[in-house]
Amino acid sequence: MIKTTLAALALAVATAAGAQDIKARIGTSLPDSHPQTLGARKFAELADKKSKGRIRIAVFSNAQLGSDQQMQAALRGGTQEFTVPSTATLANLVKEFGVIGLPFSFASEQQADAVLDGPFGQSLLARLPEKDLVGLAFWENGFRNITNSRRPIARAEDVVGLKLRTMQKSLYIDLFNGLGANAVPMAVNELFTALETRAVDGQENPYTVVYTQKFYDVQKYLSTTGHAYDALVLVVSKKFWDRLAPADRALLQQAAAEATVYQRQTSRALNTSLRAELVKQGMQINEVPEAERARMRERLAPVIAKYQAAVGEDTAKAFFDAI
Ligand code: EAX
Repeated sequence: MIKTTLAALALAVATAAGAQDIKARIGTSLPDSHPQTLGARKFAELADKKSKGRIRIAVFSNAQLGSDQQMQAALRGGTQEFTVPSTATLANLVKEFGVIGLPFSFASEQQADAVLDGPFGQSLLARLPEKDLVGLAFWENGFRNITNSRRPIARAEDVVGLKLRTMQKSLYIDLFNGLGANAVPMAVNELFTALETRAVDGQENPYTVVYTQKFYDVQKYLSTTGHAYDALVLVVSKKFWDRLAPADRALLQQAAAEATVYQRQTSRALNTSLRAELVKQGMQINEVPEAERARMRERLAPVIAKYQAAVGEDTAKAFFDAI
């Protein structure tokens, strides 16, 4: 009895001083070499360094802890601490995150930074606690391009009839069906096999995903549709977060802010340099003319209107005003 009380007291003192040892896990859905995981590793390193080894975050890449959807559920339940989903899958939980992926919205990464780091992005993060999550930062996946094994996409019509894997989010499903493709939603960690067995003809992702997942082994054509900008969100389980001492929360916020600078730089550098690597690996890359991108956007007007309404006209207006 006395022992238990003393132990409880020791824990309380340690907690008050922010001095308890903390072990946590961060899970990503992509390989070690992808900026999603590189950012996670940097965040873990910074947390370790700033806490002098007291806060240890183990990194699990490649969906070892589950798909993006499964990891979000684990964070909510308090059985996993951190993950970094796309705003697209996070939108299944908080619909307002869906605006980020609205097709043909952002013109550059810098524009995305300004919106995400500004009041609009912060207003999205503020919606997470009611879903048992806390958002620490926006990271980058980047502009998404279509790859496939059948033909280059030179005109909007070339998308018609392609079986394309999409993220597990209705916006993406409607988007590709809206362009005349047959959308097949699935988790990204199942995608290589689906491409290899030709269960689907193609998929859409930034250069970093195409390269680090070795899609060049099973896809011939990459067309620079740049149809959507994909942001990732560094999220933490609220159950875990609420148990931390305020000083540790501040330390982790700082680690997240520093990791964000590194993550975005790395993502941008790789999305630039890997294009040439994909050509070396035998992919045929074609530039989609602006006029064709504009035609795709026109075809998607009903889908864009539907999702503007779905996220809420106020949110959509605030988003477009922020761009
Ligand atoms: O969350 O599912 C996807 O295609 C995403 O680009 C990726 O997993 C990042």
